[in-house]
Amino acid sequence: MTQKPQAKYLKDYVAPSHRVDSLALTFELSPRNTIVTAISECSAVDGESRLVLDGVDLELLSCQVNGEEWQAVEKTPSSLILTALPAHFELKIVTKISPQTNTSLEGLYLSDGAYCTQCEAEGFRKITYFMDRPDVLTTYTVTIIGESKYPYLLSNGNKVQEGSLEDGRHFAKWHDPHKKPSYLFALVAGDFDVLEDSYKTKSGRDVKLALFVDTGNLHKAPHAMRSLQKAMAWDESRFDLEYDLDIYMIVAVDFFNMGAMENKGLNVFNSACVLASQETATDRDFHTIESIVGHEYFHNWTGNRVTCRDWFQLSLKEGLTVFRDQEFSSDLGSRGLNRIDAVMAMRTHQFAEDAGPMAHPIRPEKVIEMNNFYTVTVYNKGAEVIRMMHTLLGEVHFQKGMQLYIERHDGQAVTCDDFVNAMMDASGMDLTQFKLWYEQYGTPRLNVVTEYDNTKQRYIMTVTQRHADNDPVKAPLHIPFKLELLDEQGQSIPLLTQQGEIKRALDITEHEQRFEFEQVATKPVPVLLEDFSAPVLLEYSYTIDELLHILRFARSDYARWEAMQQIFMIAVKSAIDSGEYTLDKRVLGALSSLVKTLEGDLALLAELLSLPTFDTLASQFETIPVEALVTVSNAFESQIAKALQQDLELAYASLSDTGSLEAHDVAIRAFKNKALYYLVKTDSNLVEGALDSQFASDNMTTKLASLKAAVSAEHDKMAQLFSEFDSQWRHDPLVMDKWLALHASLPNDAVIAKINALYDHPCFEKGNPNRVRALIGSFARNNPAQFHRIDGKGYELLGDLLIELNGINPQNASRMITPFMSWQRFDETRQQLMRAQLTRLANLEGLSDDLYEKVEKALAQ
Ligand code: B3K
Ligand code: ZN
Repeated sequence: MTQKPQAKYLKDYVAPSHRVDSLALTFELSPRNTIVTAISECSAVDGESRLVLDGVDLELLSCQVNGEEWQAVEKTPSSLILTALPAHFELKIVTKISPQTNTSLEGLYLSDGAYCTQCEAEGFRKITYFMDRPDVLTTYTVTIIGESKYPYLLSNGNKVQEGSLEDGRHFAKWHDPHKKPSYLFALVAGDFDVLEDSYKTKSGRDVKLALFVDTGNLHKAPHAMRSLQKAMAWDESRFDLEYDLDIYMIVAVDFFNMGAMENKGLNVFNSACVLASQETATDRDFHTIESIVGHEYFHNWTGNRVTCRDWFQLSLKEGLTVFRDQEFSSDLGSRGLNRIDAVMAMRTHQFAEDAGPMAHPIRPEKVIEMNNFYTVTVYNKGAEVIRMMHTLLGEVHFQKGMQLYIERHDGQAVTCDDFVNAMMDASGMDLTQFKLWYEQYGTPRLNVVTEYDNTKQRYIMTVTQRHADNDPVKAPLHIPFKLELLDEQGQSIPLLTQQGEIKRALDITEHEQRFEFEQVATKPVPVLLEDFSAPVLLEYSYTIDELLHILRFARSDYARWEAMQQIFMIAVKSAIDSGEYTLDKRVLGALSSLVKTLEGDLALLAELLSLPTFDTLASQFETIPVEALVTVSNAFESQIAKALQQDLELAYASLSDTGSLEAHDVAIRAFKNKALYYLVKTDSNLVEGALDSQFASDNMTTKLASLKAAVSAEHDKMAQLFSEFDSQWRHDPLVMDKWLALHASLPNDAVIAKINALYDHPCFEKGNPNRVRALIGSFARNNPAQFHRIDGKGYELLGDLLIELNGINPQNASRMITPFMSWQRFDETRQQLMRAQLTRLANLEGLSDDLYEKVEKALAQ
């Protein structure tokens, strides 16, 4: 029997035994026989004579110490152990690897004929033997030798030499002056089209910018380039951080496990997160690209210059960098809409993770496979934790804290505590209690009870916090609680307490706290947890009328949307309780008047008209009532469509966009597309023509919305539109991903057969994570009725795929298993069916560590 994968613990951290003063790497590229020579200068830290290097799937050709073949070497499946070493030595290791057969997309692999690397978290060990951990920093000099069919040979830093070799091959040599950990190493070799531009930093240095894309795709690169320039300018103006090399390169590849990777000076991107033209990409794609380009760029300071001591500290760079990219998007676009996006991600995915077997604090304490911890908790909840500090400190002190953090730790590998300490020292605020957010997992609950004392004109609020476990002994968290009080006319009431006026937020620090607001002339409507000022579940019994008041008057767009979501949530719950699936007239009336007046941001209006996602609704129930949730949601959508038909028709006909990417046009498209989505559920005369004319558009947002509407209502035109789309876009896999995803959301019993048939479609490929996510990911996420079919066919489809992916790409398999992780939230029959799939996996010969960790946790419950 093979040994069970072993977990690593944060508490066991030990500093590295050796320093690496420099590393010179030479790659002789060949699809199955790439030779990697690694020469490093090493020094023992505490006189240690034993050195353990990480290495996986490597063929060791030679290992020399100070020029001599070293004999005291032991090889294990995951390491190379050298003993009897002197204090200082030169280590030369030669290994052979096979990029062509590397389908894990980790280490060095081939993506459509181009060599590329992915080293975070622990992929460098698939390239050579090394101390593959983030706290071993060194300077890299990299020589790449390749055939002339790979004209571009790229690595981190600056190119210092290049030339041809006698055998017809050529080479390039790169030097990165900044010390970095191995996870930030990158190499790319291939033939590309290149978009070049430049950026002048605020101190006047010229930086060359280069974007490498597959040949023929140059016209889809300008948006990413502009996004990069905007990101560089924004980081200078908001964070006072400037770029530090002479060149910044981005390479787009088709085979990639996630969105992108922040390798120093040489980002590698999933082509889906770079390529965009109005014909091929939706407005949402444009927005996503801008934010990911920003995110990777922002890592240059938060991640690369200051990096993590160990992988348990991942949120140090990811939470902070997500916060920074969210702020970038909000400063450039609509703050309200960006907040809505962020909260939806939290409620749809993070709360579910917190409630399942993979629940972990933003700084996990125990890990088997690190890749399993690039989670919504570490990233998105991590960003919420940074945001709470920002709320507590305010922008000025927060920025002071950032400056101090960078000044103290530039060039170091540090911990989350180091970050919070810098924030404390710079602001003078005590964040000791706040640090608990790094160690407690689960979603805390805040219960609010209010009372109005007419005679004293006093409004009293009692706030109780409860840990997710209901564990009363767990120490209370420090929670910033923003709120607004609205009077009857919808005006904001100042928050006057005995201690003075509350400007920023209430500090919740105890299990139970009481606040008294003075000079409140009439009973107010409270806007609680304004802007989702903390990642908690709020318990407060709002009435529909109070929520409608907030919808009309709250100062925050986010709060208005939130009120509408609450209204829908209450309506869905009471419909399920009563078996009466009718939406309250007051709600329909409010929606109708919003559409009639068409005031404000139309993109926000489109969001206001949207029901909460299935997962958000599901999180309200102990046992998820699948059929009832789907039926009620459909019923409510039909009722909204019917009640608002005329208003929507009028609005639809009165609005037109010019096709530009300006916020105004984007908003018009968002609203019109939402209108069409509803109208297609009615007998409106406008629908036929609208579907046709939108589908004929050369703007992908407009076109795709037509197909989406047709699919959602299974309109007669659906089959024809699907087939026309296929003929038009079959040559472009990124566009076909949208087509695959819509097939997966088909609301009928034929969808499973359809998906099986699509496995044979020429554009589909199981080894490509984008295709798998588009088809199966969308099915499991966006088609709850079919995925959770009571005959188990949906689960079987996913189970079969996971077994295949386990052998091809464990990282992707592990991400795709997410829907099974919540198996305990369902009824008995579904529980058994999902368990059966998990058990199938548990018994699988050669189960990867990635899946093992999740399957074991899921079944242990
Ligand atoms: N740091 C990378 C993610 C690496 C994931 C490794 N499984 C991208 C990012 O967060 O910017
Ligand atoms: Zn990141």
